[in-house]
Amino acid sequence: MNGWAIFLSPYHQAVEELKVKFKSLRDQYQRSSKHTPIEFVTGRVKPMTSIQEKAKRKNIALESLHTEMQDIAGLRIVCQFVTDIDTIVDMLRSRNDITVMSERDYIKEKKSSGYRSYHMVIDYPVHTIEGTRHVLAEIQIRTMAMNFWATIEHSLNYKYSGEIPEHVKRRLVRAAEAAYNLDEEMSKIQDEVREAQSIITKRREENKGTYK
Ligand code: 0O2
Ligand code: 0O2
Repeated sequence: MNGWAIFLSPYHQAVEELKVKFKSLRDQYQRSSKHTPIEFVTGRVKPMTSIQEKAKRKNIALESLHTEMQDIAGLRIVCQFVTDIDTIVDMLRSRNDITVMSERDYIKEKKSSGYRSYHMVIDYPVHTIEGTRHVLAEIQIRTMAMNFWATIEHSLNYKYSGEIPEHVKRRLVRAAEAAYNLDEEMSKIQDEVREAQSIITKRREENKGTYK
């Protein structure tokens, strides 16, 4: 293995382990009659070129990456409703396999781009043949509406190399407001939606193996 592969190896392990743990929570909720606050979970290790570019932009020395760059390992938990985010945040704070290092609430205080999400930086111990290695990971918790907006904005940023034209930026800010309003509207009917979902889950269990 080359230097980067060795450096990134515990981050890959952390992402894989945390994905399994969070997906297992979702599966447990789905098997119970409770509403699941987790719609889906994704994870990634930042590619080497993005790490180098961010290190340059933020003036981070390569020797300090493990403490200064907190999103080399990234997990994303996507929920249906804004209230699900609080449930997940409380659940993560109470786990004893992770230590929450910092939290940023970009939902109460959205970014000027329109970006909304709840970010948590955690310390996660990875067990390797050389002993325990502690790595930092960033967990982004957001609703599907927030995720839709962020995914689109991210691709536009990529297309325009971070220099999105003003008229597109203005539209994105308006789209972020529309996503916010969608979350608000859905919150108002969430009890109805949850009840409908629980009926569907029960029916599916009864009719397992059929396309009914
Ligand atoms: P399941 O059991 O259907 O959730 P992976 O390595 O595949 O586990 P990775 O590489 O981190 O995960 O991310 P990927 O492949 O982009 O997506 C992870 C999971 O999230 C996949 O399911 C996707 O189907 C699911 N996903 C991604 N986007 C959406 C979305 O917009 N809506 C919903 N409902 N799910 C989405 P799994 O884990 O393969 O299987
Ligand atoms: P990736 O892997 O491409 O998503 P920053 O100063 O914003 O570079 P910082 O201070 O380290 O980063 O952390 P911050 O702002 O809490 O969160 C960084 C990550 O949040 C970003 O990762 C994005 O995933 C997401 N994010 C933050 N702001 C925005 C935004 O305006 N639009 C979108 N789409 N995503 C955002 P990276 O570094 O971009 O990497």
